[in-house]
Amino acid sequence: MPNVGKSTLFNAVSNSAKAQASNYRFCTIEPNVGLVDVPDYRLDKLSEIVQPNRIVPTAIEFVDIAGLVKGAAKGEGLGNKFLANIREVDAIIHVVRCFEDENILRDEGAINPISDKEIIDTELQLKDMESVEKKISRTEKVAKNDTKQKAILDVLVKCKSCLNEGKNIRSLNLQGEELEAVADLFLLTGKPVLYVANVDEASILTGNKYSEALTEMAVGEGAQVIVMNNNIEAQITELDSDEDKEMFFSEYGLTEPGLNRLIRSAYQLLELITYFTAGVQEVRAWTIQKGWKAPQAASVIHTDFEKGFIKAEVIGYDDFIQLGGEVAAREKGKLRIEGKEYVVNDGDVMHFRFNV
Ligand SMILES: Nc1nc2c(ncn2[C@@H]2O[C@H](COP(=O)(O)OP(=O)(O)O)[C@@H](O)[C@H]2O)c(=O)[nH]1
Ligand SMILES: [Mg+2]
Repeated sequence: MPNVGKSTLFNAVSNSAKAQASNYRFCTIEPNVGLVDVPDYRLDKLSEIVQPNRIVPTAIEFVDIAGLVKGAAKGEGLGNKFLANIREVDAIIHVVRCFEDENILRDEGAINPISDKEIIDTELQLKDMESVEKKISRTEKVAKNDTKQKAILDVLVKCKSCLNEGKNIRSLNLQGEELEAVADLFLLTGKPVLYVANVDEASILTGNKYSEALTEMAVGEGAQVIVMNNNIEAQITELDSDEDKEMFFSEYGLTEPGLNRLIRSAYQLLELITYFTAGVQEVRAWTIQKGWKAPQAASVIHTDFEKGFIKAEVIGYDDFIQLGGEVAAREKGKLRIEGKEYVVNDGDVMHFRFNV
């Protein structure tokens, strides 16, 4: 919704990353799109041991989307354009207003996170309904004598009745072939979501009645809620030194900026994991999808690594840290040689051998 603190949050994310220039970066791709490094303490731990020339974190792209209003699906406001923006993302961070402030304009009357959330859901569902119905009428024509198309049609019909009940596609938890049947539609309500309850300053640690209501609803959907105050986050990022920042957020009883929690949660929401390469040149974090095997994981470094993959040398993160590095890990038999079928674990420290 408009005026809930989305841009404030986006600016906080971008400022904080810019400020931590030594380690974490931010780069603006477009005014409302930014690439943010993912804070990961494991990078620092690995670097203490390896003492590399540089440290390269992995990054996540954030997009600041203008607020939707009731009727957006019908093109109300700048509705369609923004809905198209949402279509392109992999996950949604839904910022919900849980603070009272008469000075911040609000058209929908008293603060009500549940109805706000439902208004947005409804707009997105209406848009999804359009996509689903279009594909149903296309598929019906060819499904009569084609079992594959018939199966796709079944999934579409299931999606339609889900939306008709006012539910989000993600509640169907589609997997495998079912998921593939609608993948081309980029359904908005099928995207993973997490909620930011933007609460007033006094409620940063405790939450308030609004964030509690939101949390109760989100738990029912298996979604996560992050309670934070976006204004404070933005103010923290404007402070120059780390000491000032720490003093500022610890005054509120926080042990770290809410942003770090948010970035990490967003990363988990996307079902991404990190593996590391740890050489003297650089210690680096690489992002892959959970479940990827070693050759595919290697491809994010270079496509040749996947094509010419021979094997991977793998040390678990904990072993690497406890034993104090690669040499000791090798001596203690904790360096494993893994082949093409190896499913990479979060935190694996990897070295690939490949043919060119
Ligand atoms: N009181 C209060 N105001 C906030 C908070 N977060 C954002 N605002 C204010 O709400 C207004 C709209 O914020 P903005 O981030 O532009 O909202 P957007 O429309 O969702 O992008 C600005 O004046 C912000 O300073 C908050 O946590 N508390
Ligand atoms: Mg905005």
